[in-house]
Amino acid sequence: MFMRIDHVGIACHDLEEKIAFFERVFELTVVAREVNTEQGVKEAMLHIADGEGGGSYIQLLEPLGPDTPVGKFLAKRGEGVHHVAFGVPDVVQALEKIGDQGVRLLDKQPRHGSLGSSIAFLHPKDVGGMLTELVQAAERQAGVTPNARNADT
Ligand code: V0V
Ligand code: CO
Repeated sequence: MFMRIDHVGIACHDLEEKIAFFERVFELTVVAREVNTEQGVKEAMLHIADGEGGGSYIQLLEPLGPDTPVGKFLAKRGEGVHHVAFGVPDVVQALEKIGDQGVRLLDKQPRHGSLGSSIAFLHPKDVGGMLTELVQAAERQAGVTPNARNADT
């Protein structure tokens, strides 16, 4: 079901400061930034490696306010690992299978995630205390579409 670790999400107070740290110390590069109002975060993806069906990243998360998942987490626990996200080939299918095992689904349907992905969360209390995210990466149109078009003509 899991193809790779897509990302590890890290909650922080100051996104720019943490980006600078990860770039300097670990020589990582930011490949995407997004404000996701539905999830209540301003986030950045730092690329680590490419894997089957998508890459793997560190995701830095700054809350948009105190009454958001990451805002509440920071108030309760302080900065640190907020969630682990696993790459799946089909997030709808994975949700159905995992739900059938009695794990509470925080999202019954996939939502919009970083880099055009479809994401869904599982309740941390049902996964050994780990907030778990499922990620279906966006189709890599840049690589696929032009070749497919050439093949047609
Ligand atoms: C809360 N708990 C956690 C946790 N957050 N445990 C592990 N890791 C976390 N991140 C524990 C908490 O300590 C409580 O345990 C219990 O779960 C219930 O927490 P709560 O504080 O009462 O409830 P809330 O209102 O804070 O809700 C927690 C959940 C919420 C997990 C339900 O944060 C949620 O729905 N998260 C999913 C969405 C999300 O996190 N979005 C931001 C990332 P005790 O104290 O009762 O033992 S967005 C993202 O990753 C994107 C966009 C992307 O990847 O593309
Ligand atoms: Co995430």
